[in-house]
Amino acid sequence: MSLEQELKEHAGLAAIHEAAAEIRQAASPDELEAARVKYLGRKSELSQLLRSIPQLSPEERPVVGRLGNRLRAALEQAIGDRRQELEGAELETRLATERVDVTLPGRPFPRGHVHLLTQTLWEIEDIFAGLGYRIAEGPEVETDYYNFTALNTPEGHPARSEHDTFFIDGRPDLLLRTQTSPVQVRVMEKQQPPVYIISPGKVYRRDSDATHTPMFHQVEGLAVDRNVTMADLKGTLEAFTKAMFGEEREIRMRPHFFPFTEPSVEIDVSCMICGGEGCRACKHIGWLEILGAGMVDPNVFGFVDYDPEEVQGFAFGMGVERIAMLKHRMTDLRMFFDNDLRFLEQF
Ligand code: 2NL
Repeated sequence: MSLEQELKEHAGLAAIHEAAAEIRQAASPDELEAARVKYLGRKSELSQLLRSIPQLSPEERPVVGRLGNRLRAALEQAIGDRRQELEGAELETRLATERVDVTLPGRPFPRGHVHLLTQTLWEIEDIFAGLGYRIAEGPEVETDYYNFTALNTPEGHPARSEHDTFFIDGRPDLLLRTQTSPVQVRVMEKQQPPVYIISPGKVYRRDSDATHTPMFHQVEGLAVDRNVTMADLKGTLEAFTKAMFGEEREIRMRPHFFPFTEPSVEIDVSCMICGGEGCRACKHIGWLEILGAGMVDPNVFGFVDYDPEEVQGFAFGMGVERIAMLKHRMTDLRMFFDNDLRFLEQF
């Protein structure tokens, strides 16, 4: 029997069958790696055999070398095949267990919405935008000049007292604005007539009871142009009232006083609950007060260098909380600020 045959029969074949079986049966990449180390690693019989070649006789060397290399190639092939099988199986399991049905509807999650006050503010803004007004914004911390002086409210006026107004500590000239009119004064300083603006935003007054919160929201409006009259004021605010509360609403004006307008009026809307007949909501009067307004006092124009002989203007101011309460028949102002979802989700 040739050496080659002997090797095949004894060392080679028996061992290669054992190794091939172990490689085929490896159930995981770890088991396969263990088999590779065992049969192809540095300490394996095969490596030792190949390392011993230099000590063999010249006629033995090529035979052992050829056979050894062939064995190694066969084992490497078997390991590679098994590795592919294992990876394929792993992929199959992952595909089976991690399957996602992308056609299923998503999990619903609670969706919020803007606060009723913001909705009301946006509605008011929309109506005036439709009438050609632009929106002006400004600081909530104001100087006493813009909040009072330029609005014809001189030093010593009761509105300027610490009883009514929040002042900034140590700064008698700085305060939280009590109205958004200072924004309009700032616009008039920068811009020549015609001016058609509204100024929405937060205002602050030292008031806190069932019908007053220290912060509330206001929308003021200002129209300055040539030949502006009280009829324009009335027509504009009637258009606003009908758009906000319904085309069947009517308005009326009652004489009033504001430092920054002359003449001044308060405007009522016919009660949307009883239609003007008289009910509890309107205290049996048939009318509900919704805003204050008037013709801009010439003194205010003096502060911004407009010539009252050339231009006239009307101005108005409304409380957003009050408008929202009337529109949605609310009875308690505090609902706006309690953040109770049972209330908020109704709008
Ligand atoms: C109310 C009444 C009002 C104004 C605000 C105003 C602004 C300028 C000039 C003149 Cl720049 N007037 N604003 C005028 C009349 C009434 O608000 O009851 N607000 C809640």
